[in-house]
Parts: sequence; C-alpha cells; structure tokens
Amino acid sequence: MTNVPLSQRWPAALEQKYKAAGYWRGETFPAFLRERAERLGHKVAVVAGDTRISYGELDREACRIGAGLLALGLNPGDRVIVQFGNVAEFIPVVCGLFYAGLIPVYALPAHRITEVTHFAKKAGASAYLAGRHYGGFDYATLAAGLCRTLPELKVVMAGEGHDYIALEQLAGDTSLLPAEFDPQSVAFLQLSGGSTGLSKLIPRTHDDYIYSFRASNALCGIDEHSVYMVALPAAHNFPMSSPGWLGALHAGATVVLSDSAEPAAAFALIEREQVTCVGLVPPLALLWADAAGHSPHDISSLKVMQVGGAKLLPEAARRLQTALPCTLQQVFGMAEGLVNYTRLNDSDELILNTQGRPISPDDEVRIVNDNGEPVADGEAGHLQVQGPYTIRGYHNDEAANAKSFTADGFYCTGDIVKRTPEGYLVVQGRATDHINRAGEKISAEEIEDYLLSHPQVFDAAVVSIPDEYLGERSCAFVIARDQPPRAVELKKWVREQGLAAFKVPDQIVFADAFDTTAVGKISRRELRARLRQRYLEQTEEQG
Ligand code: OOB
Repeated sequence: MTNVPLSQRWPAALEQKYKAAGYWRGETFPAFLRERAERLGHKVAVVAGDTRISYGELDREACRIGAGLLALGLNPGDRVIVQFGNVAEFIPVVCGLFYAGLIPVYALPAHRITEVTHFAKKAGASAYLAGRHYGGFDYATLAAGLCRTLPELKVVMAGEGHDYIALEQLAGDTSLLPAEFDPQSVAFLQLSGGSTGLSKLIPRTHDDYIYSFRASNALCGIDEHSVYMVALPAAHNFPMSSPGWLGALHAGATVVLSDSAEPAAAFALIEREQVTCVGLVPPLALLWADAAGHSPHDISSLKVMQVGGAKLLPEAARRLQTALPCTLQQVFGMAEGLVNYTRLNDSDELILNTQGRPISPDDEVRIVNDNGEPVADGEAGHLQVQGPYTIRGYHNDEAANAKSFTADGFYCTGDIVKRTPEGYLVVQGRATDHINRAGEKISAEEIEDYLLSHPQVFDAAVVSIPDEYLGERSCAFVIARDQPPRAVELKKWVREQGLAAFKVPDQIVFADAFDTTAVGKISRRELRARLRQRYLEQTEEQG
C-alpha cells in the first residue's frame, strides 16, 4: 500500500525508467540508517555543541523515540510536526519518526503559531514535537496556543520546565516498530517557499529523496571521510539533502550542527571538527568571505563551500573564490525537487556565471514562453521540470496543484531561467510574486492579507526591493484610511499575527493612491511591478 494519492504518483512508464536506471533502488530511510549503525556503530554521526552521537547511539535513540511515539497511540502514517533548531535532538527525532513510519512535517524554528497551526491543519497532524527553547523563543507557549485550536494534538517536548510529554521519557516496545516500508510511499512533508499565501506541503517519497541526496553526494564530494556542517536551519531542504545531513549520514560521514552561522562561531567549529563541506545562502557566504582574512581560526579543512537558495551574482562569486581557500559550488534547488549544481571540476566561467545543471540525466527541464512554447537556447523563459525526484503534486491542495503543474505533470517552478549551450541554467528572476530575503521566501499575497486586516489600512501591496546585503528586502506600499498608523505599528501588527519574524516588512511606504487609472483595473501582479518600478526610479533620482 502506498500513501501517495494515485493522481500524484509518477506515471508507470517513468517509474519503470527510474527503476531501470538505478535511481529508485527500493531503499528506505529506516533500512539505510540501520545498515549504517551496524557497519559504523562507533563512528561519530552527529556533533552538536558538546554532544557527540555515534551511528550506534543514533539508531538506539531513534528506536526509543519511535517506539515511544507509537506507545502514545500514534500510528504509522500519522503526520507529526517537528520544530527544532540545530540541536542534538533534532536528528534522532527525525530518524525516530522514520523508524515508526510516522511522517515528519518540518517547521522551521522561525515559524510561529499562525504558520504552525496552518501546517498542522493542512497535514491533519496528530502530534507536535519541539525543543523547549531556541533562539530566545519559548516553544511551550507556541504549543499552548496550538492546543487551544487543536486540542487533540499530542505534544512532546525536549528540555526542562514544561507540562508536556517529555521527549527524554519516551519509551515503548521496539519490537512493535514496523518491519517493512514501501519505498514509494511518502516519508515526510517538506514546506514550499510559498509564493502564494502560506507554505504548501511537499510529499517526498523514500525512493525519490534518497536518490536525490545519494546522487548529490557524488557531485559534492561527500564520502565516509567527509565532515558536513549544517549552518542553515537543519529542517530546510538545502542543508537536509543537497547533499545535506541526510546525504552525509547516507555516506557514513559526520554531521556537525552549528546553531550559529556567524563567522566567529562557525569558524571555530570548522577548525575543531575539521569540517570539509558547508552550504550557505549568498549573504552569509559573503560575510564569511569578509571575515576569513582576519579570523584567528584555521578553516583550511574546508574543501567545498556551496552557495544557494538565492541568486549569487558573478561579482559576489568572484569575491568568494578569492577570499576562501576552497571550491565554490553553486546550488539552485527547490524543496519540490529539482536541484542543479555546478560541478566541482567545472571551469571558473561556469562556476561564477551559472547556477549549475540538474543532478540527473533524466531531469527533464523545459524552458517556455508565456504561451507554454519552448524558447530557443539562450533565451529566458519559465522553468518547468519533471524527473525522478520532482513531485507531481502538493499534499492536500487541489487549487495549488491546478496552478503549479502542467497537464502532462511538469512542475512550474515560477523561476525565469536561461540555458547555456553546455546545458547549465542561469537564473534571471521569477514569475511569481515572492520576496527571496536571503534565501527565505515570503509570499507578497500572504503579507498583504495581514496588512489589510489592520483597521487603518485601505490597501497594501508588498514587493521585493534589491538589497545590498539580503539580496532582496520586502517593502510594503500602504494606503491608509483617515488616521494613518505609524510604520512601526504596522510592523508590530504583522508580527503579532503570529508569523515568522522574517516576514515582517523591512520597509513601509505610505501612498495616497495606487495609480491604476490609465488601464482601469489592473492585476495585483502588475500593480506590484509598477510600484516597484516607480520606487526604484525615484531612489535612483534621489541617489
Ligand atoms: C531552496 O529551496 P526553496 O524551496 O526554499 O526555494 C526554492 C526557490 C527556487 O525556486 C528559486 O526561486 C530560489 O529558491 N533559488 C535560487 C537559487 N536556489 C534557490 N534562486 C537563484 N539562485 C539560486 N542558486 O532554496 C533550495 C533547495 C535545495 C537546494 C538549494 C536551495
């Protein structure tokens, strides 16, 4: 039996092709983790702060947690929201869920009550697992709010001083853990960047996801001797699977979780653990490049620095190459599937100027114009893709599926790209209205909705503005009613809706009216584009 709706399975012909090509090998998460524990029992799998967890210990902890969750009355196939920072508990918890056949839904530490409630409802979640404190926030408060809306939800919490079921106390009969898993069933739900409204849930199967990080390992130079550092939030798809901590565990390597991406802390950890590979978003990479010259720490163990999540401009890429003693690898990926890498032995020309090419020879990339017709090589168009690790539909979201997938099953990424003669992609921009704020994606529509709920706001349009440090920042244009609120009040209003702090507009600009006169009614997209354009022209004039 599989838990993937028939409409979202890969067509039989593709399934056969992916199996025949050796992409889908019938491997499952519990099976590979168990095998590593048997073979590499004493080897360090995870380092977090002063905690070191061996492959054997990871397996035992995962068994305990998995069995303990089943003993609470959860059943294989149930969805469980997990929300942890880069802490030691996170990986055993996720592995424990895999062992029990429970489906993790990965919330980011930055998400707050509104987002987590949305995920829980959308996923039909049965439980919420979190660490008590992280980054100065108390997740017990979030859990309390969550339980008021969803009283049936079981809450399990790591850390001290709460009234919930303690993660540390979980126990159960490990012989009751399921013995068999369908490799084509959904292993977890990842979150979409969310170009319209709140994030959508992305169902990833054992077969497809394991293929993506196994193949990534080969392209990123990860093997048993590697030490992979997670400096971005571990629940994000990039540090999870490109090749990420899952790739590292699959290779039998060591994963180092860093709870800070600040150069001072990260460099000390690189030196201490002899880290060989790390993935960063462009602003962080540039910060590291600036700090590298005058750091007391020796970071020469670092072989590969991956940069992705948002566009790395060629000039910035050049700066990284000059300042850092390692190979730069560009990564252009998405939680829905497709990941592109520059190859480690590519020419500088390709590494500096492109976002790489797909992992798989069977990633079918289509670049089309507004009418859906293929454009010539070298011309910009909409990127669509199908392949052995790209989803065919979101979880429980027919409206989004109708918009984001073509009739023949290709995923419409929303990105505008060009293809070079070598088959490498260069990201030009995007067709959807979201802000890519240092790799964190913000839906314009979602924030406009919250602004409109303020009694003094008549209309609002949220746009992205180029930003030297963040890549892009968010700017909200607001038409107020008679008593205009102050900008700080509006920001506070958005924050108080229970949202991740990165979604609060960076800037608020009041306007008397949105000029829609010439053409009468215009679309929100066009309105946003015009406001953005006018803003950029004005700041240029002033500058
Ligand atoms: C990664 O995943 P998501 O799901 O948070 O965001 C995907 C979107 C892409 O559609 C694109 O718009 C943007 O993020 N993006 C890039 C980029 N990498 C991602 N835009 C320009 N240049 C790049 N290098 O962000 C993600 C997932 C796996 C690996 C790496 C990144």
